[in-house]
Amino acid sequence: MHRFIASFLCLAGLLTAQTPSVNPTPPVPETPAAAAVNPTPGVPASIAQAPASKTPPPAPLPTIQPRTVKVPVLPPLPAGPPPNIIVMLIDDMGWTDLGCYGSKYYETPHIDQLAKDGMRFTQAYSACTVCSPTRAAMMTGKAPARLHITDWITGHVPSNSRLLIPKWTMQLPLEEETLAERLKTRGYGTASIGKWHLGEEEFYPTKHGFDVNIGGTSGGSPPSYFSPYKIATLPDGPKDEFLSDRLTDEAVKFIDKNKEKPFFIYLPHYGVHTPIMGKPEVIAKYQAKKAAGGHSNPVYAALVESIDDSVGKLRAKLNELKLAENTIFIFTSDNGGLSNMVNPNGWSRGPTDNSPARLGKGSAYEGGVHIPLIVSWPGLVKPGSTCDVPVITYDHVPTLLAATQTPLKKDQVVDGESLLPLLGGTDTLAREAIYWHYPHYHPGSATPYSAIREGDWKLIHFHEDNHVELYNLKLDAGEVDNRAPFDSVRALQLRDKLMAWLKDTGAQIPERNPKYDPDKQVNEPRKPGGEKRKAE
Ligand SMILES: [Ca+2]
Repeated sequence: MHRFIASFLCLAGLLTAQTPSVNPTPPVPETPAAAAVNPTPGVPASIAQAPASKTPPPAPLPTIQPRTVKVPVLPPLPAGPPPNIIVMLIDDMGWTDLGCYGSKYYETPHIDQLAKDGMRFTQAYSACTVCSPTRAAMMTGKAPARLHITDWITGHVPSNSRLLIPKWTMQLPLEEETLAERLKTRGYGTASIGKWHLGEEEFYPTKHGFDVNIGGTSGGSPPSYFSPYKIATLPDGPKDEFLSDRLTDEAVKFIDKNKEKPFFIYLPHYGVHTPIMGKPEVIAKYQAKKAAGGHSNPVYAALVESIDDSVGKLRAKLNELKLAENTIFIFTSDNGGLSNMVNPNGWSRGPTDNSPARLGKGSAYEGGVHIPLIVSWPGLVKPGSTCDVPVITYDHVPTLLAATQTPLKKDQVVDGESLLPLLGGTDTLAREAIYWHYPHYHPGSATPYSAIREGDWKLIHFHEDNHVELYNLKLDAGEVDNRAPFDSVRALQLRDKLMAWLKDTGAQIPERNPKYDPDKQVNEPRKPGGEKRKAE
């Protein structure tokens, strides 16, 4: 790979110095490989086209700074029986949608208290900018790129796009070993309560290691938040019962039934996904409240509050049964907040706002993947702590397996890394980078892209024209200052790593669309195979 990069540097006229301490190189063009005709989308043109026989001798890549070898410190685990686990995965919750993440409008006292009692991650990411891929990563510890579950199910295929999107996998294959299946080997009672969205009935939670499935289907949003719900796996409750409350009550019941043995409750609330609905009296409270920042939608605020109520009720139950001390409680989201959508008439505003992050769900930028993550485990995690190390959804499986001392199945592959060193109070993980791959189009503005974050830097590679953008997130949380033209060495190194990762995971790369017509509307979504679209 290095010789190809060296070849590219020569071709681009960039290899003018071996030492980058003072960077005399001219800027990389905004679209470094776009000028060449590239028959292999996803692979830089110079790499794809360099003939081996004419390749110059290998030259070492310049280094930016010497790396310090980091050794993560594993904390001693609390003594006693295996911990109970509650994973609350909120749908479409933006990273500023909570009081403890800065919202001055939404009221989330119970979640704020969870942060006070545990660790709040400031640089947490979803595995994808949309939902099903993140859910698959949460279940398997694998990156969506490796699973080929890279878009929401059933997704959409644009009618006239530059690139043909790959045929991605639209269910969680039964061969995949899930967190629930692993925990079953340790005697855990397991429940999936809420949105599943990982395939039709033959791929439901009960086929993936869960003892019970309450409310999970192939669908991605509820027809209504008020009973009757019209969800096949959830008997309707009394008229006007609210869905977040009902799922919480089901989880409370499961705790009561399983209090004598370790339990794993996966609670992927349907909230706060569309249709945005809330209880009238709660909406009225927010209608009387002044908007703050980009947060101003009283109905969305009421839906957020229903999630906060859920956290409060579950924690009260754990306290009542004296189970709180030995329970790992994870609160997080499956993608960024719904802030902006592109439609035929231009942009429309979503129910929330992710500022200072750029854009939101379905975009390549921070708003699409920057999410809240709070982990409470009184036996291990220091109350009120924060962690600034970048972490991602596929870390939860290795973390929870390590926390419960559950070995991986033979030959099981995971892409994540255990967060126990961070939860134990150190700030070090062994890995250097985290990655995303979304070879799809989305009204949230995404075109096919892949991305890498290493330290404070994020590089996004856009497959349509192979241009890259580079941001320093510490200095530029809003991703407005693309440094790729000015920091070409770093951009090339990160792109090299990203390409190697895509190859390693067997990522599906979109191909050129020979029928693309630049004079036609680019991205008119249509229904794949005439199927009824399901909410993402
Ligand atoms: Ca979602």
